[in-house]
Amino acid sequence: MTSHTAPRPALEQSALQQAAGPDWEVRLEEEVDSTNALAVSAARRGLVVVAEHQSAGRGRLDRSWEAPPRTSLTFSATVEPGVEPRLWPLIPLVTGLAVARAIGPEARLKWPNDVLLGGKKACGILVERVEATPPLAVIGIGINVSQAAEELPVPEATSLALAGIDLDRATLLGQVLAQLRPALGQLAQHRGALLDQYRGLSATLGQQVRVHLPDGSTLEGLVDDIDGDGRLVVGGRAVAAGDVIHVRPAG
Ligand code: BT5
Repeated sequence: MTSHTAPRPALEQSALQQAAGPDWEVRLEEEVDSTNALAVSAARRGLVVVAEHQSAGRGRLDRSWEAPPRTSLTFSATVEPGVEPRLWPLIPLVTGLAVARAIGPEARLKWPNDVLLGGKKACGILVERVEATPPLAVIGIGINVSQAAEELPVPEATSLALAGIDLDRATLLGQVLAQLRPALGQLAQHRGALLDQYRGLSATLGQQVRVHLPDGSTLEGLVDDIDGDGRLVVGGRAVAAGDVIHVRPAG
């Protein structure tokens, strides 16, 4: 096991704002329950809530997201997707693609929305909808940056540092936001090209998987595709939501 030794500089509001650029309004918090919760209640387009620590970080399905203070880039960006409701399930996928591009060529995507390094989870994404007019999407992103192995909550997790990637958190925020905006813009007009890019970075496509479906059942088979609606196609059956376990690589 590695032990943490590198310094962990605190985030600075001005550096984050500069990295994000004028299209975004960055708000830095030392500690919040969840950046998503704060962003949902603020319901303001263009707001980016960043926190050094979350006391109750949210995962999907009431699960939690855990990271020691200063080790991660945890933030929520509020956007107006401007796409019809049936395309909303693609937002987490597109966000994963943006994060993977921001991290670098080693990053892969696990359906629906995890970003992997070396087969382990380095980033989780949680998109929540705010019923405003027009509706807003709060895009919550947690990226493990400097955690040592013993600071990660589960063995399937990793961090940029453990994968040998050295990116400071302000730069990373700037890179993710710079990728996110055009990727979301492509959703309406160039969905096919966007999905091809997603498939190109997918670690799930072609894998033998076990999917735990929301109704409690499981489905096992080979992943044939991620379809035009962002659904996972396993043995000819398309599923819109679920938790995927990569059983073993195809072939
Ligand atoms: C996710 O859920 O992966 C979505 C996580 C979203 C977190 C961000 S942080 C900023 C924003 N504000 C929030 O409150 N949330 C968002 P899910 O696919 O359900 O995965 C959750 C599971 O990942 C947990 O049950 C753990 O097994 C695992 N996990 C928890 N913390 C982790 C971490 N730091 N790194 C890797 N895996 C983790």
